[in-house]
Amino acid sequence: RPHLRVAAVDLGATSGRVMVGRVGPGSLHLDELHRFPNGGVRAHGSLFWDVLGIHREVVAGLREIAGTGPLDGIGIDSWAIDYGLLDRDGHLLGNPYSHRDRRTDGVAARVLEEVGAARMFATTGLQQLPFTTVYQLVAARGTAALESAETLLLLPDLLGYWLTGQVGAERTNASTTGLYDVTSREWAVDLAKQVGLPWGVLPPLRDPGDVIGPLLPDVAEQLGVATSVPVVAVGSHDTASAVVGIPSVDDDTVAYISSGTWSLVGLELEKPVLSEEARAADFTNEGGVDSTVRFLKNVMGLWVLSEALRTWADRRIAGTDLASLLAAVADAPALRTVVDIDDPRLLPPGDMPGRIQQLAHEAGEPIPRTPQDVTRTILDSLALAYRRHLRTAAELAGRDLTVVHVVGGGSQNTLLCQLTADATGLPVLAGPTEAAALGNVLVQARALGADLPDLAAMRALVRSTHEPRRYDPRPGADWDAAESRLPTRRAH
Ligand code: LFR
Repeated sequence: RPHLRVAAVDLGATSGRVMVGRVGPGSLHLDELHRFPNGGVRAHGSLFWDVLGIHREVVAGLREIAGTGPLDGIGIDSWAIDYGLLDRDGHLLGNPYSHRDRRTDGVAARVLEEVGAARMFATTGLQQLPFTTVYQLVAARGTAALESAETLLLLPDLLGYWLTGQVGAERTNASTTGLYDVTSREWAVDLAKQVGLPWGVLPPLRDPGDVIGPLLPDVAEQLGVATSVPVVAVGSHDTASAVVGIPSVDDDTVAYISSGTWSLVGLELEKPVLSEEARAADFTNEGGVDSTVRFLKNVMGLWVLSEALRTWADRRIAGTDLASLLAAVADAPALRTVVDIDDPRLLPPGDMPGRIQQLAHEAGEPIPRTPQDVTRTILDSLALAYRRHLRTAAELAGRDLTVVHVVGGGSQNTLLCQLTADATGLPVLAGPTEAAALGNVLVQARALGADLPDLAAMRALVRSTHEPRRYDPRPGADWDAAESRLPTRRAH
């Protein structure tokens, strides 16, 4: 087919989007047909996702797309790590937890003691994040849900299961669980056994581009389409799809910041970097589309700013909408206060300005008092973290960086893009905002027969249809000195 029309479901922690992508020779269009708010739901002392609500919105969005033209395929990507459990009848056992739930507090340290941090890294290649799937499951050991679970499904695979009835685990997302061997590209069954997990719940692995299945009759009826519409596995980890959607052309190193609720800062490589240095630097090797490796670091990201905005809105403080704050701080002096934006205390929801002030206080930095000062502290600190991690990534992978791509919602934050250029000393190419949805569309299109042989071809198409904005580094601020003001954090 020379022209394809596919639906890309791209789910983020704060909003979900159902978009229609149209792909033809030399053309790539994306339109958002349906957007809905998402967020954690607190109930009974825990933080959950409203996954049935998400499913309802996905179906509503797909119906809208099917109602306005032919539908050739459906692909789903979302944030990683979180999962649902099915019982032996194929029913969901309880609501999936949010990775920001506190039940994993202290779990990682215990598991690392049991297994050894070096062994864990050698197998999984992952950064230590307290909420990784393996730690959530260890926290759930002995619960009725885990004991009666038959199948574990990561969130995009759970939604795909509700559309098709097929179970499986798409590899880019499986690679984030801490239960996947980054070298053999199979489940790390020995590791799962060693930490006392029922490894039989891990479903068969599938690759991006595999067809998950046709629609269930009941779903096809809801959408008003034929059952034959295929649901296609894409890079179901949103970051994997976003990396496909980077408009890079001729750089042999693709350096990126996938900027959303989290900022994922790193490089695309052919092979994982499993050196002791990479472990000590606490880098991650996640699986990318076409067996690439996403060698990157999770940075706390725009979560910190959005949670601060939420705090000010709750307190009804005037002038604290995002646009006003960004305008107010654009010309403020850089680097007045910097904090370690990766401090794990910033992870849970709650009073973010207070925590930023506390970190500044502990580091002996000037304490940011106003919302404007807190905002600038957050942006400067993010840019400083980007600089540090990109330099470390380049060094560990033996690469030279010439440009940094910023994709995702955060690529619209012009001040942060400029500060990123300033901090890294590299030109920033910003956009597209919807890189994840574009990556989702492109992987589907290839699976359905479009002439997009490899990632280079997909990226060339993105570049020619979604021109990025360029930011050049400005001289002036002393980012080296700011770096040395940060507390050095303990390696694991
Ligand atoms: C980004 C992301 C990150 C992952 C975090 C939690 O949306 O998928 O890559 O570490 O969310 O799942």
